[in-house]
Amino acid sequence: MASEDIVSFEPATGAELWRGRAGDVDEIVARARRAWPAWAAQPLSTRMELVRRFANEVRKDAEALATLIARETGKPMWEARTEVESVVAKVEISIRAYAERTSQRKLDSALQGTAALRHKPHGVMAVLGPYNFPAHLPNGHIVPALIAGNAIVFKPSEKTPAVGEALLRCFHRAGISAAVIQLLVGGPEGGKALVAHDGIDGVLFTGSAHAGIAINRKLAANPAKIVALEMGGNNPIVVWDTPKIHDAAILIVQSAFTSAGQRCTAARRLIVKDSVYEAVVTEVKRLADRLIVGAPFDEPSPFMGPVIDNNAADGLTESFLYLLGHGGKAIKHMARPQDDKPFLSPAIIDVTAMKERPDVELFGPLLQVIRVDDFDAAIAEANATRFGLSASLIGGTPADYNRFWANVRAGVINWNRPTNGASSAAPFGGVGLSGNHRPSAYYAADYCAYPVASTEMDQPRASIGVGLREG
Ligand code: UN1
Repeated sequence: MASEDIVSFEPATGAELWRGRAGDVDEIVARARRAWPAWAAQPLSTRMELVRRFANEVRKDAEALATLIARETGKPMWEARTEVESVVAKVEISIRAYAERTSQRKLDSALQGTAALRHKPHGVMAVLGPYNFPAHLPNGHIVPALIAGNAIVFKPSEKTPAVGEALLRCFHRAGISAAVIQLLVGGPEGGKALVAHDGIDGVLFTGSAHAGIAINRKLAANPAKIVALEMGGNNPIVVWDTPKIHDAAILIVQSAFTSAGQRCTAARRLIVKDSVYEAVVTEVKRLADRLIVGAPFDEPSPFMGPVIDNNAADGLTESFLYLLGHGGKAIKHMARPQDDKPFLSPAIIDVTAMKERPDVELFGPLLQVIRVDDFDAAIAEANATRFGLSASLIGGTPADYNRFWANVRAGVINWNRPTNGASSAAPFGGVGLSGNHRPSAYYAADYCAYPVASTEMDQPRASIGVGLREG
């Protein structure tokens, strides 16, 4: 271990932003194990107080943290600020969720003693974060896990270590011991070593299905570790009858292109009724043509920034060309104005005529359009994926929405709302390849602690009523 340097670059400029040594997994996990019992033994109120102080530290540092997020991810400054707000909001939501989902309760007034349900932390949790929300999404595991009494080893994406480090500084400044929450700098090898480490009791992961499945496979023979996988999607947005074409187009553009399409909940497939196809697609293209793509601090503010790096941009360009070469019809080409920078224009391609559409998550500003005649076909198309994270219906009647809701397989289903921007106050997760039935956000409390059922009396008091010989 501990040999490779991890380096992050600003996507918008190509400049080096951060450099550090890969951490020593054994050492870091051993330190976490030593720190965990004392942390778990703190009163819950102390841990809650400390995460509230963490929220204050983030608030104090909000502008600097947002600036760092914007530089390291390339997302516009306005969006980085909303990410910081989500980090702060997570604390009160998680405190409420802990109380509502995993607190203690007396079960019934048993005649003999008490019956109680309480929850205990798992131990040392590995949190593996993504690059698209390098602060908010790992934080969505970290805060509930800390409240529940776990120690944390946090490995940020190797593309966003600087934000990971800055987030941890806020925890430490809040007074949470540097051993209770530690940073592990590392690449995929470090991540593998961490999840497989005997000293890790659980793995809380947000990222691609590819990486999530690799974690699951690695831990298949180890059911004792709790594994929460928040993975990607190939999310449908279905447009049905509506007089409000302009609003529909805005919702589609927000769903597909916010964060340059680098959201697990981004709409990847626009499924649209034949009779409104021309109007909808024309309006979506018109809007997409107007979206400003630019660097985080540009004025006027861009709608979206670059994708995370040149590799990602190459892959997306290749995917666009693949679709084009296999029966896709370009509605709006994917342009890359600077070959050596990962800025991509939003791209739209009609894939209705394609025989076999690859069911993969294309993590960028690339929207595929499918034209259908009737609502059954729309639902069948929406479900033509192994993923199941988010899905939206735009337009249609309440009865249409009821059918959509009942028949579409996804963990987030919306009506006349975007596919992305899910509330942190609701459970967040998907089915199929999108997750392993351990939703995060409001339900994160569930995977951060395990229930212990107890019956208790203050003195041993017992009798054998039947089947005893006279003594
Ligand atoms: C999104 O919908 O783009 O707190 C991400 C959470 C969720 C994340 C939503 N609100 O986990």
